[in-house]
Amino acid sequence: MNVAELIIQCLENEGVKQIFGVPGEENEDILFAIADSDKIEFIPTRHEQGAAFIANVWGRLTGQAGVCLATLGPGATNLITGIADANLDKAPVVAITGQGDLSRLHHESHQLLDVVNMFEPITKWNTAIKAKEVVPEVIRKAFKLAEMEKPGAIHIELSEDMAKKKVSKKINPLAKGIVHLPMPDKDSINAVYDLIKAAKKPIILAGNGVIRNRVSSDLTTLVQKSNIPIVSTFMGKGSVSDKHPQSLLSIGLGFKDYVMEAMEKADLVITIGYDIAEYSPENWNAKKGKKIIHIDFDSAEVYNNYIPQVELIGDISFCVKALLEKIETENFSIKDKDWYAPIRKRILADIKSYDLKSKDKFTVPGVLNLVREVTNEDDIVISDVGAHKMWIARNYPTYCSNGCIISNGMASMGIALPGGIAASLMEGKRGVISMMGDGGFMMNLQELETATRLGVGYTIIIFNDNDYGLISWKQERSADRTAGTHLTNPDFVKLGESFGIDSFRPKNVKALKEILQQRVHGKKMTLIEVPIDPSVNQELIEKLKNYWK
Ligand SMILES: Cc1ncc(C[n+]2csc(CCOP(=O)(O)OP(=O)(O)O)c2C)c(N)n1
Repeated sequence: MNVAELIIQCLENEGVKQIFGVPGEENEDILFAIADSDKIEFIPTRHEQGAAFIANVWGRLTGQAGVCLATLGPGATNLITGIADANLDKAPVVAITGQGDLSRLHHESHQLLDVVNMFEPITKWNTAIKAKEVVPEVIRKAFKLAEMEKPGAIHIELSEDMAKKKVSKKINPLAKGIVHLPMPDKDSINAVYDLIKAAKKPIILAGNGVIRNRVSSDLTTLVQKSNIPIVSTFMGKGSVSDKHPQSLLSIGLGFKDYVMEAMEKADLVITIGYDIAEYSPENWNAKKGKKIIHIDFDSAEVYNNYIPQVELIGDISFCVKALLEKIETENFSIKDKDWYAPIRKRILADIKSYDLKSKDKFTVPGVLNLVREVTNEDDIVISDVGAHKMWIARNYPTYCSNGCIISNGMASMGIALPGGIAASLMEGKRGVISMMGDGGFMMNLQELETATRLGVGYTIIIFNDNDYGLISWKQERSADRTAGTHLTNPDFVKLGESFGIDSFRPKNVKALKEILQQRVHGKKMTLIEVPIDPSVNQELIEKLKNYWK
């Protein structure tokens, strides 16, 4: 057995089923070892970024680290965006890169980059395998750290000569133990409860941690029993179903939306699993006066606008359960139950106002209403990054955990198309729709071939405005002009068809609805180009400006 084979044995032990990546000369031993494994399959992608994004979304959806592979130098640099995105979005990912022989690392050499140093700022842990005996420890540590709260990206470098080294068959993968996370004691729970009891208008701000830790069920009961309303960050969408009368949907736009009224009125914000990378507290605590309870795995970042009265650090599912028990024992619920109801009503009415009439031009929020109409509660929408993401976050009610995947820590364009592959590979029955702008589509469209080769089936919606729309939107807001944003595009329908994908450009609302109805649960690759009218973007700003006057 060689080191590469031992690594694959260790990956099998971690439950890895697929490794996504691009081969290189320096990682051939790993590829041969995968080919000889009956548990792990190598899935070649058309760009390392695609592989990293597939692993990233796989990690987010399953809680188990997605694995990607690249060669040294250019392969490793191509991985960077997807890996950094996983790290800032707290998605468990393990990336393995090849490297030249140890004998040539000390001088200038073909494709040689200091990859370990390069990955240092974008990973949770990062190492090179320098001795064959350490393989089981390195792989176990990689998966343990990648998957443990808060999850993130790990990078392991394997040089070509190390991969070939012979190892004793007596070296085995390490066993996995059960990790119990710390649980706050009764006094701390009581202290938090006392603060909640003293508040008149408490509100819960649920983040990505709630989704990662599958806390939705207990959180829903807590919300219900206490009458406390809830808002979620973009990555916390679905923490509590948006059908629930206490859900005020999502917060996170760079300008003041209706939901902000609830944050302004609230005298106590209870954050649960909230990652500051996602949405700065400056947005909702500009005056710094809010009382805050911080419930998370890590202590709160020191931040001018985020100074919690109490922090409950530990296993957030335990914290929510313990708080729920206390609330039930004390038979507690907030007295003023109606302060947030009109806000929810306004948010829902606003979403509804974008319903498309038969002759209307397509708009992103209008199309989202159609999508929501034809999708099941537990279907998966994956958003790319752009103006459409703002609309998806704001206007797409989400009814379950991981019902809407958004990258909002790193917020990198290009995630949605490859992300759809991950979701389709794992989620047998759930329909999967990846939505993106023309800009984001063109960043990773090469993975259409990966998707068709794999035989996965999901729906791609391209909102086409021939523009880097979000940037135009922002520029228009700040300077009433645009620069460097306008694009031209190929014929997306012909392009999709050239990959053997059924592709559509619906002419009207009825046609789009019919296509969605027929295709979303059809498990066949589908590409829909929707030419959109972006004027709703600026109109939203005006509408909100008038509202807040
Ligand atoms: C990789 C990457 N490059 C640049 C950006 C900055 N950026 C954010 S949104 C955006 C425009 C997105 O355009 P498009 O994909 O067409 O979507 P739209 O905004 O039109 O909905 C850009 C350039 C980014 N987030 N990620």
